[in-house]
Order: sequence, then C-alpha cells, then structure tokens
Amino acid sequence: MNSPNPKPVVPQPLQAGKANANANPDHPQGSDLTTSQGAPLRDTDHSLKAGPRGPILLQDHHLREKITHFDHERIPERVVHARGAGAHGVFTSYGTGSRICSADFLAEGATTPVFVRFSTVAGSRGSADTVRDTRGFATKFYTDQGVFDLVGNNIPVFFIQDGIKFPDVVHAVKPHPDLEIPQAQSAHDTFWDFVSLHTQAQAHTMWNMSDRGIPRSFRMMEGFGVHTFRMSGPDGSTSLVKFHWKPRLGVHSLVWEEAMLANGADPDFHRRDLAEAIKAGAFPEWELGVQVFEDNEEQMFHGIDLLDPTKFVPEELAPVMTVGKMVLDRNPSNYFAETEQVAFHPGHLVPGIDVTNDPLLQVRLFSYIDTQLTRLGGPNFSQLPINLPHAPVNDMLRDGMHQRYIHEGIAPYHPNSLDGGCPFMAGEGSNTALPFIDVPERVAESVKERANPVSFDDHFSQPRMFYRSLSTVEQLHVQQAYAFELGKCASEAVRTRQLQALANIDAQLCAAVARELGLPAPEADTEVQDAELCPSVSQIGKNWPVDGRVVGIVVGHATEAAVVERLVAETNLAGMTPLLVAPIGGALADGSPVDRTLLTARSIEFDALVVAEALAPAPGARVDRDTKAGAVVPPEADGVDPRLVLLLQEAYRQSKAIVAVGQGAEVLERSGLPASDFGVATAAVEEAIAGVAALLAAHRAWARFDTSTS
Ligand code: HDE
Repeated sequence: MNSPNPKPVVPQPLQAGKANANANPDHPQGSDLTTSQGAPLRDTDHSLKAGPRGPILLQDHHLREKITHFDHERIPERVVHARGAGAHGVFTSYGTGSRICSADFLAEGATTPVFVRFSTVAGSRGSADTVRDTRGFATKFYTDQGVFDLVGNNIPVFFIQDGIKFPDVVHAVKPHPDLEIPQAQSAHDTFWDFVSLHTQAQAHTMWNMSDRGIPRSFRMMEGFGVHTFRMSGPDGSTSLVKFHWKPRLGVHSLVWEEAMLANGADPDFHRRDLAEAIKAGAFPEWELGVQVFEDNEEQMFHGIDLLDPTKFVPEELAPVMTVGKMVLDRNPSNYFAETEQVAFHPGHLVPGIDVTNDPLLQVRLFSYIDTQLTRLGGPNFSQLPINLPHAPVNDMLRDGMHQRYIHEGIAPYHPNSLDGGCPFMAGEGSNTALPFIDVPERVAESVKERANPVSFDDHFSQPRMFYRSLSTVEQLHVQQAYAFELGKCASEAVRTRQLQALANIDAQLCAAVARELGLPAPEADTEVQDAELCPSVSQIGKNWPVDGRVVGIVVGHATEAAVVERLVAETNLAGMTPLLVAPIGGALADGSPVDRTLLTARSIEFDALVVAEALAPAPGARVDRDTKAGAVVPPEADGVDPRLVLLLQEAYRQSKAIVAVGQGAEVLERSGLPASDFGVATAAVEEAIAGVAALLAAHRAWARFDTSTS
C-alpha cells in the first residue's frame, strides 16, 4: 500500500553549508518514517482503536513506543549553567605556545575542531539570556591526543577559594527554596546574605555588578580559565599559566535598560545573536592566549597568589601571549544532541597541560564526571557523538548503561597475554605516543588540616583595584547595579552588611549606593592595601570591527526602492546585518520583506538605527493594540507614529548611533532628540551606513551618558 504522506522535505539547518562531522555515520537518518527498530510505518496520526469511536488497543506498539519515548525526552538540566548555546568551529595554532607546551594542538599551523558552549550560571534551562550573571565559556578541543576541555567563564575570578563552598554559593544565588523565586537573578536576599558574610566572594561580585555581568553578545566576551594551570614543554620545563580568550570584536556590554527589555522582548537574545551571526557568515573569532609565570614553589606573582581563584593577574603585570585563533563557523544541527549532551570536564587534559593545587580546581576535578553520570544517565557519555574524541580510544572501560560499542577481545585488563598484550602503554612495544605527564611536583611537608594559606585572606584589594580602574560611566553602572540588587533585598541587615563590604572596597562607591538605599554609609573596618590600577579591564576607549552588528533601518512602504536597496546593500557590504522596520508587514518597494514592524520591533534588537522615513501613525498605533503607542511623545511629534518615537527615545537613551536620512531628519527633530548630540547625525543615503559603522566601532556614543554624579 502507498504511504498516505508525501515524501518529507529534509529541513535545511541554520548553518553555513558545512558538513556535520559529528553526525552518526553508522545510523543514517533516512527520509522514511520508521519505528525505533527501523520498521516502516504507514500512519503516525491515529492510534489503533477498536473502531473509529472505540477504545485504544494496548497492542498499539507504535503508540506505546512513541509516547513512552516522549515521556522520557527530558534529562536533568545542569545544576548550574543550565541555559546555554553552542557552536562548532576550528582552532588554528600559531605555534607560539609550543616552546612551553608539548600539546600537539599548539604546534605551529595545527588545526583542531572545537565545540563551544556559552551559558549563564544561575537560571534554569528556559530562563532569559540577558540576566545579570557570569557567563560560562566552555571549549572542547578534539585534539589528536584526545579531548582537551577548557571550561572557563567570562570573568577571570571566582566567588570562592575552595570547592567545598560551591554548594553554598549556588544555594544562595538560586531562587529561594520556599516559592522558587526569583529566577536567574542575584538581586535577592539569600545571595547578598551569603556574599556579605563570605567576603572572599566580593571580587567576583564586583565583576558581576560591572558591565561584564550583562554582555552584548557571546561574541563580544572574553573568556578565562580562571585557575592557574601547569604546562610542560618538550624540553621538560614547566610553567604556570592562566588562559585567556580575546574576542576579535572587543568586549562589549548591554546597558541595564537593554538587558531588562531583552528579557521580555527576546529572552533568546544571546542564542539568537550567536546563531544568526554564524548563519550570516560573520563568524565569531577569539585569540587564545596565556599569561606565563615561573613554576616555583611559592606560586606567587607580584604578591598575587596564583592558587587563589578569587584573584586575577592584571595584563599590565603579565601580558597575554597569544597562541592561536578560534573561529566558530557552524551552528549545531540539533540542540539536544550537541549543546545539551556535551559533557565538559576540567580533567579532560592532554599531554603538556596539567592542573595545579588550586583548591577550587581540585574539587572540580571530582565534580564534572559525577554530574554527567546523573545528567547523561551512565558512565558512557564519552561515546555520545558530541563528546566522542577524534583520537583513537582504547580505554579498557567496559559495559555500563548505553554501551554503544561491541568490543572485541577477551582481556580488557592489563597486563594480559591473551589479547596479544594489547592495549600497550605509551613507550611500550610499537606505541610511541607522548603520554600524559603527571608533573612530579614536590608536595611540601605539612599537617593535614582544613585551612587556607594566609595569602587568601585579602578579599578587598582586587575589587577596589578593578573598580578604580574603570571609566566614570562604567563606575556609575557599577553603583547603579549594587543599588538595584541591594534595593531588591528585603533584609536591612543584609543591605547594611554589604555596605560594610563596599566601605572596605571604596568609600565613594559605598556612599553612592548607600544614598540610593537611604542608609548611612559605614566607615571601612578593614585595612586594605592599594594595588596598581589596571586600565585594561575597562571596555571603553578603542575602536573594534563591526561584523554582525545589527542596523535597524526604518522605512515605509512608500520609501523609494533605490533608497532601501542602497541602505541594505551598504550595510551588508560593511559586514553588518540590516533589519528593515516598517509600520506594517509585507513587501517594500524594492520587493524586500519587512523584518520587523513597529508592533514587533524593540530598541534592544538594534545596535544602531537609520531612519529614512517620516511615518505617520499606522492603524496599530493605539494603546489598546500596542502598549508602546502609549509612549510619552512631545507635542511636536504629533503626526509621527508614537512607537517610532519610543524606538528613537530608547535608542537615544541607550547611547546608540542614530542616523537620519531624507525625511528621517524631520522625525528626529519632531521627536525631540538633540540632532547635534554625539552619535546623532543626518546624512545623505550614500554616507549613512559609513557613518553608522564609524560610530559603532566604539560600540556606543559614550559621550552621551550623563556622568555628573549628582
Ligand atoms: Fe563548574 N560545574 N563548578 N565552574 N562549570 C558545571 O558540570 C562545579 C566552576 C563551568 O557548558 C557542572 O556538566 C564545582 C568554576 C562552566 O556544559 C558541575 C565547582 C568555573 C560550566 C559544575 C565549579 C566553572 C560548568 C554542571 C567548584 C570557571 C558549564 C553541569 C569546585 C572556571 C559547562 C556540568 C557546559 C558546569 C561543578 C566551579 C565553569 C555541577 C563543584 C570556577 C563553564 O559539574
């Protein structure tokens, strides 16, 4: 009998035409519907019933298989870093690291496939992307010597010094256990209760309250290995290193209004940004670098304890040596199989890279395998396609849940004579591979105790140094972030205790936050050493490439085709992404489809706005249809769609570049935006996009922010 369904169209993935090397070669996905056992099916739309109005029969094996599988579709989400987005790419080594590290993926010209997963920490899988939080930046290198995982964050310091405190800090930041609110936020009592008591968390908290806590894009974040690692070179020498990822596009952030708007208007903001940039061919790039330190017994550098993960080493003191470049060029084909099932572990190391005694790292070495057992349902998670090493594997590990391999041989033990003595150790028989080296580090004679080194006791000098190294605008953002977060705490005792920590960090910061909270600013109660400032932590003051930046182009259906065409073409030519905004949907004069209407558009979606039309209120511009129509508009703007006025007002407040073309100039004027202000311009069609690109290179029109302190 013929199938009642037409042949399905195989969907085209959201990726730049590259083959999926991780697709399962021994289990091809045909285009015909089958059971899980491969038996062809004729109907998946009706249960097998005793007549059209009769009961469903227990013998319907297809129904039972389909529903049972569905019932088990979810696996436990990650206890932290549950919300993430992934991408495939390639790492190309410069060879500069090969002197200090014998890992073959750092040899000159070596190329290594990678998979990266970016994440937030606190929220559940379905939470919003743009919450204030640390971001995970985990990279799996599929090297010829096995998998190397660099499981880092976008912030170089961590909340705690010893892994035994991880459950405490995570319980504190997670929603309150009684009502399970608030989701994905640190602006609540338990978080600030903990960090104000356990003041080693103050350094990380300071970074979170800065603009780093709300990145503009995963593509515009730095990454850090946080801990100090140990590299060993071909000559047997060892060095201590800290890993850095440097984004080609620079480090950029949202402003708080954008973050909050995106939480509602586009909770997938970062995921979408990453996927769309890759789809558009604006492949995100980072350089990998290391800060290199002498491997001596003190493990200190300029007074900074290299084993204390709440401290970072300013680049002014130890420059970053770049060792290679990573390009992300392919979106996942299947979120679950790749981004959800990827299993990182800081203990996935390769010859030449080893861990140190950082007590946070040491606990991580236990935790990650343990969590995968629960999350992925057994010990064979390394056999999942996304986790599969690209190097040959012969591990003598056998059986277990979901074993995929049909192992040959009878002697999975060592030594043996029955399987020909195989597998061989490195250096044994014909095995000439460079083995993983446990660097024979001397362990100082000591007493078994639960204690930290004294050098871990300074909790305030680095947050002070970080804060004072920021520009005025960035400092104001930090003040506002603390005031917001503490303002959301119900307990005055908690607020007061955190103000005490701020008093130890910086009196001016403390006073500004205290003023906002309506509380007295306390005096410092701890003596804190001033450290050299490190201006390199500021995100302002340079120009960066504008690839993949989104330009909103406001037009109408009557806008001349040549104008639309020109603006779109120039935006594409500059490597940016145009989004056409018009009062209603449909096709424009040049045939282009409208990407956003005034109903669906929000300022958050654009890095810059070009206004090429004076738009009279469209039929939807009524508060009962679109609440944005309730924007406060100046009387002169009567006759302009109020949603366009709101779009411009928001973009102006967020210090985005705004360029008016043709009739757009009239809109700017009538909307009450100061047309001569920094980052607001009127231009001819031919020059508009070049103007936008020039302004966007600095990320924002920073001079527009009010930095007066009153
Ligand atoms: Fe993690 N962390 N972590 N962590 N972590 C996890 O592993 C843990 C820490 C980081 O995209 C979990 O597979 C402990 C520091 C990232 O899949 C879990 C401690 C840093 C990711 C876990 C830390 C990180 C995780 C949850 C204290 C920055 C996401 C699910 C000793 C250097 C990886 C999972 C991905 C994920 C435990 C501290 C980064 C439970 C016990 C410090 C980027 O194993």
